[in-house]
Order: sequence, then structure tokens, then C-alpha cells
Amino acid sequence: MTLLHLVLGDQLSHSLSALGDATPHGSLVLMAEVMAEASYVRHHQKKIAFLFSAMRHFAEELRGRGFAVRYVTLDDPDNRQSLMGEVERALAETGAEGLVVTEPGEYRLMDEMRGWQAKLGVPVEIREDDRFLITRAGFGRWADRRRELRMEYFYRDMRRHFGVLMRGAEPEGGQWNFDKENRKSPPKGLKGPRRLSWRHDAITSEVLDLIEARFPHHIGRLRPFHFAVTAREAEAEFEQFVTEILPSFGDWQDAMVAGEAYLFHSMIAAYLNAGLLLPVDVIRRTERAYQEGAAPLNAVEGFIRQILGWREYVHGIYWRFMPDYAGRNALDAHRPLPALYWSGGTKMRCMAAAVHDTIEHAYSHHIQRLMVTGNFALIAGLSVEAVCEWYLAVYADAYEWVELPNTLGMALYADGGLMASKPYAASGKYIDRMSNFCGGCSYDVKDSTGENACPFNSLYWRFIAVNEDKLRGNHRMANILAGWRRMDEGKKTALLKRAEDCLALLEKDVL
Ligand code: DLZ
Ligand code: SF4
Repeated sequence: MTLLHLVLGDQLSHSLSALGDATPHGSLVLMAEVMAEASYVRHHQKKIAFLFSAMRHFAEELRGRGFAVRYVTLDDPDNRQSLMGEVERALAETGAEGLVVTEPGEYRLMDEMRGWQAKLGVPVEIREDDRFLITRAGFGRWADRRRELRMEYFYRDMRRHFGVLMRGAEPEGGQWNFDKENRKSPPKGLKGPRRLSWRHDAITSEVLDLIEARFPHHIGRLRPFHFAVTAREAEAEFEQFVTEILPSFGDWQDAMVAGEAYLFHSMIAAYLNAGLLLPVDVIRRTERAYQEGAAPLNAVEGFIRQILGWREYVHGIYWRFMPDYAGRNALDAHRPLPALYWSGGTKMRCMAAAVHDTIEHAYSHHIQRLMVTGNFALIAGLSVEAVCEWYLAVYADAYEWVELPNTLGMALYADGGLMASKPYAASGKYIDRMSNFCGGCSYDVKDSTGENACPFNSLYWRFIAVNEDKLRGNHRMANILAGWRRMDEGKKTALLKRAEDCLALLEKDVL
């Protein structure tokens, strides 16, 4: 009996469970570029180009290993432009008698797939995605035993369980977390290293032309395009990170510098989330760098926490709380997403830089995402749904399982504190400390109420005032709420007035 093995665009791993028992003879692998996946949000042009090129290269690798691959391109005239449509057509045209697939990363697709067996009339086997270190069910068992699902405790359990950076029962260096050392302000002239960049082969060139022709209305600058599109290239980029960049990663993890989109970040999220790199390999390689004395512990621990802790944790949270999670809006944030998120057209230099980096690279680093665009969305009360959709569309690494908890939970506090112990709201002072943006900004970061005052300052206090009741029970907010209550009435009025003026300017697109 011939089975059809479906491989999705973010499942580009040779160890994928759906390919586990596929044999070069007797199995047919199906991969399809379809409009339904390419446009359920208006993905960044570079994101689609990366995935299509990586998918085409992966199909070639499978063929090289002797598999029969049915690869459907977006402009195939018979393409039904949905995954189920293409599975149905493949079953009819090849006589395959069943379908095997690895569970998709997003709930909407999982929900759809649960109905495929009945609709297609053949057995559909949905296998566990074992590319994470902890399965969805395993996370569920961990969460069942906890009252609060804090990442820090999850991370410690993962360290212990997998024996990563451990010295017997104790964490390496005597501490679980070295973040105090990872918050240095950027000195003048801080520059990231030159990165590997890849020449386009014929496959990538063809994909770029296709994206240019078919997705001109999607956000983003398509060229120059420099992403790795094979596991080999992604591994080479990661190796460059470990040997040349990781030693500085910790120190400058939270720094932001104008014109330096990457600084000392690894840039591997898009590769990990599409399956070109596996988290277990990345963690072990990074740990080895520490053991060999090639990188300091604060950098290695901070980096490993992102992969072994944070990434696994958000994946677990997503699958435990979906579909309800997507509808949460604990702070009732509904203001429409301003056009500046798509254009970068704003006088706020920090926001313009974060959005321009995003347009250019389908990337901005985590502090820009959390403390600039995310923080602004939080304190301006922007629509949770619209902000989440934006993050999902614009970043090459974004799939809903990773984007939603990070945006809705972490950045916007819309899950009411399930993930974050307090809202990540900050005034311009934080941005000024961690970046070189404020010096060249049209606004004055030291002013909160004047006509030229940094919008973050007044919006921050307005956010506290508006959400006072909702945040009252949170002991980590007690000092800030008390600070607001004690503030001189005249100052309060001036702050709220400036905040309303900023929101009015935002609505007119001239902030
Ligand atoms: C993101 C994406 C895009 C843009 N295009 C495709 C596609 O054409 N074919 C495909 O199989 N997958 C694509 N993907 C990735 C899927 O959207 C992804 O597998 C689901 O969102 C689940 O994570
Ligand atoms: Fe951003 Fe305010 Fe600094 Fe301007 S002054 S860069 S708006 S934080």
C-alpha cells in the first residue's frame, strides 16, 4: 500500500516523524506551495521567499536520498491552493491509500486536519512533532503539577532533566540565571560582526521572481535576500555565531543600536522554526562552546535559556491554552493598529528603526520586539488581535505557536499574567538606557508633558492610570501604582493631557 507523506513548509527536517517509516520505494512525499498558507496573514515577502526556497531545496535533498517527491509549485495551473485540496488531488492522481503527517505547529491547521480523514475517505495518521525537547503532552503533565506556570521553574526542570549546564544536581556556576550581567548599555560605536551571506542559486532566483510577481502587496523588501535555505547553510551560520559572536551575546543581549539590526544575536530562529536546525543540536553545540572555554557562562546560559527554556515553554503554553488563548484581552486593548507599523513613518526614532529593520530583514531582535514595538502597543492600548496578526506576518521566524504567547502573553499582558509576572511597560527612560536612539530623536526623552515630550513617557503613565484597578492585585506593580497615586495632581493632569494628544496624533498618523 502506498502512503502519502505530507511535509509542511515549517517541517523541513529529515528526522521528521511523518518521514519516519517512509521508504524510497513505496512512499510518496507531498510538498505544496499553496495560497491558503501563503496568505492567511500577509506574510513578509522575505518570509515566503525563505520558506519556498527552503521547501524546494528540501524536496531536492529528499530526491537525492531516493524518495519520490510530488512537489507542487504555487503557479502550477492545477494547484488547488490549499493543503487539503492538494492532498485530495494527490490521492486521486497517484492512487495512494492513506496519509501520514506530523502535527502542524498552528492550531487552525491542526483543527482543520482533524476533519481530513472524514472528508478524504482514507486513513489519516497525525504523528507527534518530536522535534521539540518536550512534547505537547509532556508539557501538559508538567503544567498539571503547577499552580503558576512560570518559565523560570520550567527552565530549571528542563536543565535538570536533560542535564544541560549542570554540575551534579547544581547549576553550572552556582546560579540558574546570569541576566544581571546581560543588560549592559551599548557603548558608542558598538557594531555587530559581518555575517555570512549566501549567493542565490537557480532555485532561489526563481522563487524571488515568483514572490515579486505574486506578493507585491505584502510588506517587506524582498531584495537583497541573504537567508540560508538549506540545513547545511543554516548550520554554517550557526557555527559562525558560536565561534565568533556568542562570546558577546550575553553582554549586549538587550542593547539596541541604530543601523545595527543584528548586533550579537544568533539569527537562527527562522531556521529552527522551519526545521532546518534542531534545538537539541543547537543546545549541545552551545554547551560545548562553554566546556571548551570558547564562550563565557553568562552568554551560554542566556542563549541556552532561549532555546531550552523559552522556546519550549511558549510552545507548551500555546498548545495547553489554545484555542481560548487567542481570544484573550485582559486589558481590553482595542485601538486600531496605526499605519506606522507597516510603513515605519513616525518621528519616534526607536519605532521607526524597529519597523525599518523589520521591513528590510523580516527580523528585529527581541528587545526591539518586546520593549519598542511591543511596549508601545501595550501602553498605547493597541488592539491585541491586530498586533498579534502584525507580528505573525512580518517576522520570518513567526508561526502562531511561537508568536502568540510572545505577543499576546509576554508583550501585551493580554493573558492577565499567565506568562509574565507583570506587564512589560516602560517609559522612554528604558529605551534611552539600552539604545542610542534618543539622542537623534525629534522627541525629548527627558520631557514627559511638553509638546516635544517623548510619547513613551506620558503613554506609560496613562497606561498605569487606565489599568490601575486591573493591576492592583499584582504585588510587583505596587510601587508603581503607589507612585502614580502619590503624584501631584497637576503633574497627573499634564501627563494625561500629553498622552491624549499623542494618541490623537497617532490616529492622524503624524506622531
Ligand atoms: C508559512 C507558510 C507559507 C508562507 N507557505 C506555505 C506553503 O505554501 N505550504 C506549506 O506547506 N506551508 C507553508 N507555510 C507554513 C505553514 O503555514 C505552517 O506549516 C503552518 O502554519 C503550521 O505551522
Ligand atoms: Fe523613542 Fe522617546 Fe527615545 Fe524618541 S525619545 S527614540 S520616541 S524613547
